[in-house]
Amino acid sequence: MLELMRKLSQAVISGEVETAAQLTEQLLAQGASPQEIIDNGLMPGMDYVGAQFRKGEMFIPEVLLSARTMQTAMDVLKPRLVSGNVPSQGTVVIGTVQGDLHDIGKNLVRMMLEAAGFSVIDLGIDVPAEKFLEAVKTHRPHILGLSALLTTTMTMQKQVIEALSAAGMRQGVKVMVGGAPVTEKYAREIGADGYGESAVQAVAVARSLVQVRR
Ligand code: B1M
Repeated sequence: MLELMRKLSQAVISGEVETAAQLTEQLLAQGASPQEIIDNGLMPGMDYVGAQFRKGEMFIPEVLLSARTMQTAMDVLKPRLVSGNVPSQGTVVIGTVQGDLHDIGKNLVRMMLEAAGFSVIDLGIDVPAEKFLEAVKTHRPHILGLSALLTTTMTMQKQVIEALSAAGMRQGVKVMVGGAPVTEKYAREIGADGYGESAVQAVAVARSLVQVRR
């Protein structure tokens, strides 16, 4: 199993979409859980890509191909993650903030929330504050989830929270923030109700926020 995990990481790094899908199927068939496949196969590959990108040894087209490879493998995992017969835990509106196009982590959070029984409305990427507010008005979610992957866009999380307050809507919804540059401390500073370091933690935080609201 370890060898297959290593090959899966390598497939993400080299952007071999088909191979990654096949390896994911193989790992599931051998009894690996979706979470093990994400943690030990997909994420190490993506972390390596991130490090090479930072060093200027991988470029955007390659990173995009790796991202597509990871997304394809996650699509294979999705039916195992999303179980249809969990009673609804609450509603979450989620999106990646304005100016930010990263969505792999947000998609993973969405899938895990769905798997845990939350109804999730996904607004996609590059979502302006007004669109978040509109969705909160329309769907009246328990939680608003804001994802940001860039130090330049994490400030948009603060702006969305401020816009909610200015519109008199802050009391009606819990705000959860996350994304690689975001920290617990930052979440507290901007007045968020919760911070998820990972998709798994996001589910735990969402559960506790819904409890608080009930
Ligand atoms: Co981008 N990028 N990127 N990129 N990219 C980063 C984030 C970067 C760290 C790479 C680097 O320099 N090492 C860097 C940011 C530096 C910074 O701001 N400090 C960076 C940069 C600079 C850029 C561009 C500016 C590059 C350029 O154009 N010069 C550009 C910006 C575009 C834009 O958004 N406007 C850019 C573009 C891209 C691609 C389009 C090529 C592609 C995105 C494709 C896509 O998402 N569809 C991309 C990618 C893939 C990355 C890296 C390599 C991988 C991100 C990822 O998907 N990780 C990334 C380096 C890295 O993070 N290692 C990088 C896997 C994912 C599962 O993890 O997203 O962290 P993550 O999500 C986690 C947690 O953070 C958490 O749970 C998830 C699962 O555990 N989480 C939440 C996320 N959202 C949450 C929300 C929650 C709770 C938890 O509650 C609501």
